[in-house]
Amino acid sequence: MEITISSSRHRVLLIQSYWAQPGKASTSDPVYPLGLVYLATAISREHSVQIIDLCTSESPWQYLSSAITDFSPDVVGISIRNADSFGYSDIFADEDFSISYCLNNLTKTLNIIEEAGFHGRIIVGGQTFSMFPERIMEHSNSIDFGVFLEGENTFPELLDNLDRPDSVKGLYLRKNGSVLFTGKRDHTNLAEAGSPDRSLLPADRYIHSPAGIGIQSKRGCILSCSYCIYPYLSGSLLRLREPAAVVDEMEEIAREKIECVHFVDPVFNIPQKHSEAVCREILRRDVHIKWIAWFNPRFMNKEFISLCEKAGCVKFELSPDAYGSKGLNALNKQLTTKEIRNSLKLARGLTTSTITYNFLINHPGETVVSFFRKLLFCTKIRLTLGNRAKIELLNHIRILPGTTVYRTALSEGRIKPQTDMLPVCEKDMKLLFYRRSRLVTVFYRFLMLILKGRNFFARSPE
Ligand code: B12
Ligand code: SF4
Repeated sequence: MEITISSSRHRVLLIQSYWAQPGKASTSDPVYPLGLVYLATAISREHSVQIIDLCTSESPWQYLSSAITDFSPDVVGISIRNADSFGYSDIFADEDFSISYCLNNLTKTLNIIEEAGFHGRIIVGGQTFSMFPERIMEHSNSIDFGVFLEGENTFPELLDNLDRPDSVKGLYLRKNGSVLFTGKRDHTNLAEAGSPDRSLLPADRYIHSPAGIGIQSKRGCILSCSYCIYPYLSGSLLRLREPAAVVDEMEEIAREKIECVHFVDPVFNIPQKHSEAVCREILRRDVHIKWIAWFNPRFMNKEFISLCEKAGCVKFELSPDAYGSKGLNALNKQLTTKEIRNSLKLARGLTTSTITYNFLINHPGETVVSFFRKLLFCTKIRLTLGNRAKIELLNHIRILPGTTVYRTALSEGRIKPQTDMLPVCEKDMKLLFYRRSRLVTVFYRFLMLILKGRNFFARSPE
């Protein structure tokens, strides 16, 4: 399954953390660990590397143990992507969900690695690590180093300097019993990083889900929605890949007989010209691959939608999140209700694709009136587009440190500075989901109760 590159200095096992098994309640299908493949690409010339994804195995702990024994690495890299496995819609449902907490899984992972006889260095990274670096470093002394934010430069440099890590920027390490940070470093230059070498991890375990295989045309986001951690993780300046390089990668993926890819860009059509250039390049080269992406309704028009469809877009994902100016302003969406309504008019013209609307519930700025206006608009989407639309109306905001919503929640007394933002029990976890109004919660629960059987909002076009 995994391909090992022979020879060289370190034997590096890269592990996508166990999160939750596919098919279990409140979890989604595993996604191709693109970040790890970028990392593996950055080190594969110098070191032997193998990638395993614990989310793809029925017996993740056995899988991990065997990989340590069989590959015998001297460095292990663990990617901690997701903080927890609550679907943000499920959190207030009275059902028995199988919950997976990042710290519990990490403890188990570290124990298994140790039990399998590993004595080398353990390095962690990934989005959840970068959101909670000190918390995770302090969680276990078995972790030697933590790579903050992007790893394409820090990780290879660290492998070259394992005995003098202080010289490596972007690193959490231990010194005299304390955790130290070596200081921020510049973001990855995407042209220098090149395309991820996908031969390092075959995609076959991910292709059954349309969103399973990711591809990236840019990093960074110029918007600053109040709940969002993306600009913190990937920067608020855009780093665009050359459209030709993106389409080279799509061509390569298409050759592997993969039918669909998901752009992992925060917003595909910002800047619109770049997304148009990607579409035109796909058409110029006649690449046949379906794709899904997130779009901003402000930068959509008839011609653009048609161009995307011709270039293979099968699903337009929209996240207006709020409906009504109060909510949109409170979330700093930089969108108007008119633009959201206009997107529905445009969506009537979809021919070969579907559209998904993501809305949040009970967010800052939400009132009972806005809640019902949102419901009415969702009903209109359903009546206008039928099964061509999917409506995700159920998501609560998971409060994340470093966001405006975190500061709002603090000032409103919903959380305290000492609140554990990476808890390991359901009671503490529930506090971390923003709920502005009790009345909306009551209406929401009632609504879910009566609509559950009918699956009116969540009906999927797939
Ligand atoms: C695209 C995306 C999706 C797509 C994925 C499509 C696909 N095929 O990949 C979809 C919509 C399916 C999705 C689903 C979910 N997602 Co999502 N997603 C993203 C997004 C926008 C980009 C991820 C990505 O591919 N980045 C590109 C790669 C190249 O970067 P990277 O993974 O960060 O890796 C770099 C560094 O982190 C680092 N690194 C990573 N691992 C390691 C390991 C080591 C050892 C080292 C040294 C470094 C290192 O180096 C890498 C290269 O620079 C992020 C936001 C973000 N900025 O990351 C959210 C994000 C990762 N998702 C998140 C969440 C919560 C989810 C879901 C759990 C939502 C849900 N409730 O269902 C699911 C989980 C899916 C799964 N099975 O894991 C959270 C995770 C943190 C958290 N809050 O828990 C994020 C951060 C967004 C958020 N809301 O906070 N997601
Ligand atoms: S929600 Fe999307 S558009 Fe808003 S800041 Fe985050 S990534 Fe950017």
